[in-house]
Amino acid sequence: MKAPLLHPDTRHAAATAAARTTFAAEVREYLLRTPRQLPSKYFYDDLGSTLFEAICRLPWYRITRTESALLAAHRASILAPLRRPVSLIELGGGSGEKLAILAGPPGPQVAHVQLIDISHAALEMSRTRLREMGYRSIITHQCTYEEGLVRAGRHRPADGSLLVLFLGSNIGNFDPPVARNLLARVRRVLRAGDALLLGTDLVKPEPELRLAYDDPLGVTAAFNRNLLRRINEELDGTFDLDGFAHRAAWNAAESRIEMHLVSVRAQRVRVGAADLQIDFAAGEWIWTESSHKYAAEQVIAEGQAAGFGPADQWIDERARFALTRFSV
Ligand code: AVJ
Repeated sequence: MKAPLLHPDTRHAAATAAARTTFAAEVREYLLRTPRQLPSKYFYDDLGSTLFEAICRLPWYRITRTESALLAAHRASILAPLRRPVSLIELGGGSGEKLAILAGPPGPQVAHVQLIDISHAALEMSRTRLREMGYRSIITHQCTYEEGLVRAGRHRPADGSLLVLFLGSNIGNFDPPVARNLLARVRRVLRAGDALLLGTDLVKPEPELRLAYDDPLGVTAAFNRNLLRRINEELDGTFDLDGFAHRAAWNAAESRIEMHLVSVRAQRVRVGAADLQIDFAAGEWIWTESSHKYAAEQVIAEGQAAGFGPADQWIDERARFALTRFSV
């Protein structure tokens, strides 16, 4: 089939319009649920991605630093069983800092990289870093994990092995059944000799968890509220940013931190592009994110339930974080 002759700007505008329509439809659907919700994937516009990068540098949020240290310390063992050259696929990698630690300079070890992220800003940060390191074979997919995995599978090099990176406890955003389904999708694009490297935050004392998600500098609060700013800007919303307070709550029964935005008073909000008008009661909240925390053995069990083979694990006991490599 012949591709339609569209100017690249026209194509980009069409993609942007489609993304806005989906955003509007999901905002409508999730805000009308009980309790009211918003999908956490929408945090990551350009400002949101930058705020998340700042969170990663907060002393109270240890996931990123701990994982980087584990990757640096165990790089050789993690890559050891994989046939060369190794092709990396990173899901939701953000700035690509950790990918760079694992990949090292391009060469016989790692030659080809594919990045899957919903954030344009994140993809560009990561791509720039890899280019500066000398990588020439970089493919980016700005889309959801599901779609990106299918696309990335089509670009797989003929030789060597694939290592999928799903780091930063990004999997923690998904409810257990959805997480398992996502792992099974990863498994389906892999072949014998390939592997998955999964980073997961582990259960730890509640005060530590609270500080990590409600930091004294208010960066996480800004990250959370930015979602409302984004809705105002992109979907003609009327959220009063001062009218919603950030809250991080530990849900012990579900083993997850939940982030909420609590309406500080009774107020009416409209979202023009989503054809919505909502009356919030004082104290009513929007549930914007879940971050599930795991037991180390549970991570292995989840991967194996999704069809993966033997697992190796590297754990930081102080910060309670695990890297798990699953073989296929
Ligand atoms: C990027 C989803 C792993 O859940 O810890 C950080 C996002 N939210 N602070 C996490 C986040 C609040 C983060 N993940």
